Formats: sequence, C-alpha cells, structure tokens
Amino acid sequence: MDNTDEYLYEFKGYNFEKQIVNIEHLEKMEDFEIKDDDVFIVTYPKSGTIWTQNILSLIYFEGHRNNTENIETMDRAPFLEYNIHNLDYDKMPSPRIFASHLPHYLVPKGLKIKKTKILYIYRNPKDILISYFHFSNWLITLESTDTIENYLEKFIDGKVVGSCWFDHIRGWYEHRHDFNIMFLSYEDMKRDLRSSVLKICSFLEKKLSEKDLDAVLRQATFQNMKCDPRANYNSIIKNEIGERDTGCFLRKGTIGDWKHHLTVKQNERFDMIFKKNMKDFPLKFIWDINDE
Ligand code: PPS
Repeated sequence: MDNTDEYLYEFKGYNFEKQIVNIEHLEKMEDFEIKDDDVFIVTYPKSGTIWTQNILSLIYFEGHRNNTENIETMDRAPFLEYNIHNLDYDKMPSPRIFASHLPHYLVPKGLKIKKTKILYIYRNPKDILISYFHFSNWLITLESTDTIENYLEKFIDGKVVGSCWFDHIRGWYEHRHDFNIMFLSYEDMKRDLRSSVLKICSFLEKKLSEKDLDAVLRQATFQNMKCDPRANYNSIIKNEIGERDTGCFLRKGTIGDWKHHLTVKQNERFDMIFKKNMKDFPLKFIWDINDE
C-alpha cells in the first residue's frame, strides 16, 4: 500500500489513521521515554480499549471514582500514537496511563527495558469485525464500506487502521516474554467484570477497598459508560473528529453480535481463515455468550 491512500498511513508495515496521525511523532516514538510506573493498555481496535481506559482511570484516580473531577477518558489515558489533545506526555503525573493499538515491534524501546505493565485486551475477531464495520461507517476519518461482505475482505487483508488482527495478537503473544504483560479478554470482562477488575488490580498491584471496587464496577458497566460523557468518545467524535451519520461509541457491547450480521458462508470463510492463522494459538476465544 502506498501513502496516497486517503485514510491509511502506512508506517513500517502498519496502518495508522492518516487524518489524525502526526508523522513526526511517529518517527520519534521508538525513543519515547518510558517510566517504570507507566501503564499501557494495548489492543487491536474495537477490542475494549475505552472500557479498559475507563476501568484503569477509575482504579487510579479517586477524583474519577467519586465524581469530583470531570476529565475525559481521552485525557486520563491518552493514545500514545494519536495525541489528539496535544498533551505534554512528559509532564503527565505518574503513573501515566496510555492506550495504544501499536504492534509489538513499533512500541517505544523502553517498554522492553523498564518494568512498565502492559495490559493486552483481546476480543473474538468476529465481534471486532462487526464493531469495526459500523465504526468505520460512522467516523469521517475512516473509510466507509457498503457491505459486510466487502468489509470482511478488507479486514482479512489488514487494509484497515491497525492492519491485520491475526498479526497483531500473534505478534504480541509470541513476544510476551519481552514485556511485563498480562492478557485478558473482553469476553471475560463481560462475563465477570468483578473478577476481571480484581485480576487487573492484582497485576497492577493496586488494592481497592470494597467500597472503591464497587464504585469502579458501577461506573464501568456498559449502560453507565454509555450515558457518561467522560467515559465515551461521542462528543469528541461529533465535535472534533467528525461523523458521517449519527452513531454511538458504545454501540452494542455484547458477545456474539456477529451472529446477527454474518451469513453462513461468510462465517465459514472466516472460520477457515481463523483456523489457518491461529493454529496452535493457546489463548481461548469466546464466540457466544453461552460458550463454556
Ligand atoms: S477503539 O475505537 O478501538 O478505541 O474501540 P474500543 O474501545 O476498543 O472498542 C469499542 C467496543 O467496546 C465496547 N464497549 C463495551 N462493551 C461492554 N461493556 C462496556 N462497558 C464497554 N465499553 C465499550 C463498545 O460498545 C464497542 O463494541 P460494539 O460491539 O461496537 O458495541
């Protein structure tokens, strides 16, 4: 792919969102200074990034938990590669929380040297596909696609922001020993938010009182985040990025929505490609709310 594409900016084999990426920032990212107590949320797009940003913000910031501060998720846990609000990352108070969709080979070198904790959130790729299809048709900075059939091809070929899902998850998993990383699935969070938040707290070495834990859980539900302007990007998308149509960042928030969208044939095609690419991959995927 060349960089004449209107929506994708390819840098070192990975597709960035062209209209919001800053190329100078990208070129310096490898040397971005990492601190031991930084925390990173790494995801492929549409895997539960904002959910985890919100959870971490609630865990770390008392003013968020008790609602005395009104700071948006984007400013609490900004994207490393897309500094949309031009924050001074060097001056953010510790611990800094960053979100990122970067592949393992493009992250700052310091992440391999420091003790920085990385939380990798993954989601079953059929739900990602459907979520991403709708999101791309909503945002003006992403390429819209008329049908799921056509979007499926783009997604499989990695001709989307974030490139190929298979490469992203495999890359991070295969290089897990280079980092201080924990893998957690969207579906585990969905099925048991309490135990997922406790797992996250244990990884982050953060102890919350029962009252604080309840406050985190209450404010991290789909319904609460959907109505909390700090916890979703609806107004940023509407007022700063631009939308084609009306939409909602927290769209369905379920497991298995793909069943309402993929035809039997499309599903079989996806299964075949999944099998080929994810052979012997040990992480378990949950495709349906009733899966064991
Ligand atoms: S992005 O654009 O990559 O940052 O998107 P990302 O935040 O990774 O993913 C968006 C999807 O996550 C769902 N979401 C949630 N699901 C359940 N509970 C909560 N609290 C929650 N918060 C966000 C969101 O609805 C998107 O999924 P879909 O399937 O489109 O609804």
